[in-house]
Amino acid sequence: PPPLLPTYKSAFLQSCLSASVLTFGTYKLKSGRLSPYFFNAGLFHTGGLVHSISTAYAHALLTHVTQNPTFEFDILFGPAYKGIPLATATVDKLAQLDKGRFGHVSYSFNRKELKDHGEGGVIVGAPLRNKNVVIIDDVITAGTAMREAIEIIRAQGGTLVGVIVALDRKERMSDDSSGSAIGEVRRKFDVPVLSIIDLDDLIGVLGGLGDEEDMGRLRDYKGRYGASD
Ligand code: OMP
Repeated sequence: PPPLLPTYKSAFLQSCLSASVLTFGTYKLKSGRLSPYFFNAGLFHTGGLVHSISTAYAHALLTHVTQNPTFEFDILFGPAYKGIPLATATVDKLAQLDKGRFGHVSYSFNRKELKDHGEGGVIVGAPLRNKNVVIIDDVITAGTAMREAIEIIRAQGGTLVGVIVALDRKERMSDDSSGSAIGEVRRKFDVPVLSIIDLDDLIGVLGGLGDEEDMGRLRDYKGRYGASD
């Protein structure tokens, strides 16, 4: 049997399946690949589901901080638009879990359009200058969205100290590279990239549910597009 998942991971996977955030079929990705599964974080829009996803992000961060006590961050940066509710809900959940340690953590996000009146600026929420910033996002496949977020943080004078995503698809960036987009971020910026769940967790859970057909299709996909790191 696959190794037991921590409770926060299996609870999150259960909500993804019951809310059809995770679905199985044939889906064309931004990269053009045909995937046997799709993760649509935009469907986490009820209060109960926001609670479920923010709890899972907060537990993944707390687990990392517990294992790496020197890891500190001031800001969760949620790239517009999908990252905005994720960052906001997760800072709330972190403060609830441990107010002393996380009560000071801010949310922050970028505007998609430049604002030239009022307070102006590209950033809403905490200014990034001289702050330790963690990016929070839904899913990384080829890393295009992530590179944009990293560039905003650099331009605003913040320091990237980590990334957290809900799902790590563990795919190679392109046909002629064996590494993943997440692996590239780890190597290039020397920061941890955390995820609540990844493709292997998903394959394990399908196995546990006895869903041999979908599990087989995910395994084949991994064989074809899986990254080496
Ligand atoms: P990259 O910018 O290539 O890393 O792709 C990330 C984006 O792909 C996400 O922000 C989504 O718009 C989309 N996506 C999903 O939402 N879920 C998936 O399971 C797969 C993708 C995708 O197209 O790769």
